[in-house]
Amino acid sequence: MADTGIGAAVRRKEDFRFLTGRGTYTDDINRPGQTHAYILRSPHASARIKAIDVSKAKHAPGVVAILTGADYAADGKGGLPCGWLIHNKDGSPMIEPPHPPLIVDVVRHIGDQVAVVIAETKTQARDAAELIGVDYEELQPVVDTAQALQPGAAQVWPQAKGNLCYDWHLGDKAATDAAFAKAHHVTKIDIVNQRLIANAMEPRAAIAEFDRATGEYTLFTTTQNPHVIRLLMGAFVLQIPESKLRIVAPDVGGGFGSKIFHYAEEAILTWAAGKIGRPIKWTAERSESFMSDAQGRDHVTHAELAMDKDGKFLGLRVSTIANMGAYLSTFATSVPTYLYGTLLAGVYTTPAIYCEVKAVFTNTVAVDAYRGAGRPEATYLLERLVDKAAREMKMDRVEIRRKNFIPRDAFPYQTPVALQYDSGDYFSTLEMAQKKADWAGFEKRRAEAKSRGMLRGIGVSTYLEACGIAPSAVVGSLGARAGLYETANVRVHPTGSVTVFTGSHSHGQGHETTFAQIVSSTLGIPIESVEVSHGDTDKIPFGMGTYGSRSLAVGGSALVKALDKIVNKSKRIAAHLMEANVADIEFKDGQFRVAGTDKSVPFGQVALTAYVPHNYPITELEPGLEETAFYDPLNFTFPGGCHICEVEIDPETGVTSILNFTAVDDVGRVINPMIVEGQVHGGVAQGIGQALLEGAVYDNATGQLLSGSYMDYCMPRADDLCSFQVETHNTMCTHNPLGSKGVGEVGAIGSTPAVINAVLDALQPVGVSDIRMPATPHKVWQAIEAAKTAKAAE
Ligand code: MCN
Repeated sequence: MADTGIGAAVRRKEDFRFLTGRGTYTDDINRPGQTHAYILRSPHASARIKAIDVSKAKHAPGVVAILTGADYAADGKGGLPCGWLIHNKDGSPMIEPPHPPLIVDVVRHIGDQVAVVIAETKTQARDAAELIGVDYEELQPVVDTAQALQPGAAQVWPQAKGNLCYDWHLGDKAATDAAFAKAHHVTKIDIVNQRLIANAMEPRAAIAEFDRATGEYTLFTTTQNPHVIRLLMGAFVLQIPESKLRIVAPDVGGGFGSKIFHYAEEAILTWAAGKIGRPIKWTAERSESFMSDAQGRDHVTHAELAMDKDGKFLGLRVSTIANMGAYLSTFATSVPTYLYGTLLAGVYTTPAIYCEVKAVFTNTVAVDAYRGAGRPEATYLLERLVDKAAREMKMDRVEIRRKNFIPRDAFPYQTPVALQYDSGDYFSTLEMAQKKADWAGFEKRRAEAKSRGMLRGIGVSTYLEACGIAPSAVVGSLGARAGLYETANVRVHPTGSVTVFTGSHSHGQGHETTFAQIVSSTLGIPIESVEVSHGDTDKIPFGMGTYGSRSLAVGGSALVKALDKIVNKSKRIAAHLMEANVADIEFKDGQFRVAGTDKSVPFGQVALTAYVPHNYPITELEPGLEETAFYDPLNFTFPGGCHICEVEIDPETGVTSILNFTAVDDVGRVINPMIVEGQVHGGVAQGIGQALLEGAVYDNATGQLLSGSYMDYCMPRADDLCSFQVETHNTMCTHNPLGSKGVGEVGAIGSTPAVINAVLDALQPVGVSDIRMPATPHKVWQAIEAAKTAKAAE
């Protein structure tokens, strides 16, 4: 049998259907009698709805129904809940404004949902929507993150005074102040981590239907999280018993976090399908995605690092304003707190850290998790600060890092910001990356570039992240309104093939392959004999979905537990078949053997016996071979590593070219090296996108989204990138049965600061020491020109 087990670079099982165009995405599904929905959205960032006139639209061709916020409210349906309660410094709860799927009174961002038109065709629905008259009274919006807290700023919610959602803190303030009091030098930095738009290739879509005969609702939707959507929508929003609500996430074309959340359209369609008694389909147009998908990042931060005379870090103070947008999306509140503040130790031994975060409301679409969620913001801040500290202390950038790294023998390592790291080796990942990137030869390359009039720079980022957020008891005590375990059900069929039902959801990560590899290794059966089923609440026992790079570490561990149960039961069946003692049964390569003898039975025979129990220990064991496990991890996993980027900048045009990018990551035990490499590639491309190209821009005066299409929002393309050098150096996770850490986000976390540190290294000789992301050619050119002017004025 070809090696298809753990560690093999198996080609993705799912690729045949994707590459041959046979994937089934939500928009590919059509239900008999289906209608189409068009969502009428607000053209204003802030406005009072004085009246909605649907009289003309109602009679437009093909219109089946037009429903507004008033209809929704009249049916007594609820708003979209926020899944994480944050407490203020003084212990009081955050402000949690209502989040109705259809707005009744005040629209609070461009794209807010005002009405839904349901018609026989999509075009008819859109045409009819144009006939709806909405009388708006325009109000002054506030959109800028830092300005939201300023006195006199427009108020998004009357109950959130000064637009403050919460004022949270973490760490020991007194100890941090004491560390600063004895500092030899303090490096200060102001950082903006700009707002990003996830831009998954497949836009969000949904089809809802209601079966009058059974009273059951079914929602096909582009989600990373089917059971959580069922829980939230069933229990809180529409009050439908979960037994009457089925959520199906078919093939999903990328999410990058933006499809974790429970969205208004899911609730609108499901509710409306019940009202009209026909299936309703909605697929976002790309411009709708720009203005209605939750966006990411958007932090404004001031930070200070205290050091002794040798550059040893003594203390870190961080003060961040985080933009929530107009409403609290499902996990929004946890991102700038427990996924950010807790990461501020990074890979360093900084003994005292204090972080405060003020979350603000603005008249913009909600901000929530986007690949990395909180951890890229913490990493970017730290790695920029460390580079700046090195410059100010006149120390080598690598040396200052090494001096402050958590030593190899210090694990488990307790940080001052709650997390306890189980394993890591930051020295080796740094050394390997330096070698691979030929760090030592860089100055020669810089000199050669200079001879051509080009500015060359190299940047490093030594990062750490936390994934598989857990355990449930801990996150519950921190405000999570859900558990963060995962489930797996392993069904062995009579002829020995296996179906795995997992609560994790694959939308590009390749679980159908990697989870099958785990089964193949454990049961000694070919990967072709394993099917992995996910995404349907009627098939899967329960699931907490995919985000925070948790699927392997948590979902994969649940699978290992379920497989253990299968093997244990199978051993008892095998012992019976071979008339041996169960303690003497060994299982290897798909064979159950009586230790020390040549007696054996294959796994397939045991499976058949379980279902055809003619010769079976029936008084001790039930027939059948199917097991379920729930796994609640003991801790996060902590991937880390080193990313090095080399760039060349043309000072005449400001164009930055990425010439080399090296990533050496620690992801624990690797199940599939090819998939791991692909995950890092994708993440690095997105991290480079943030550094150089991407940014959501709102007009400050009107709240209009200026970067509302690909004309103005620049995604990285192949010719913006170079060929990446990707490698792993792995230390095992000590608390999950696989030893694996997450990989899905590392690329997006480690890369961005490496790129900007490289850009600033290149610009150093011309006197530029700071730049805001995205470092577009225009911005770089302006910075160079400003530095020239400043120099001339000296
Ligand atoms: N893997 C492995 N060995 C490891 C770690 C992971 O072989 N040591 C494999 C896993 O089995 C899985 C893949 O790598 O097939 C990613 O695993 P994991 O790190 O557990 O991440 P998740 O599967 O939970 O995916 C979530 C993560 C996140 S949070 C974002 S955002 C993201 C990402 O994955 N969104 C993606 N990668 C994406 N890739 C695609 N194509 N599309 C997205 O939307």
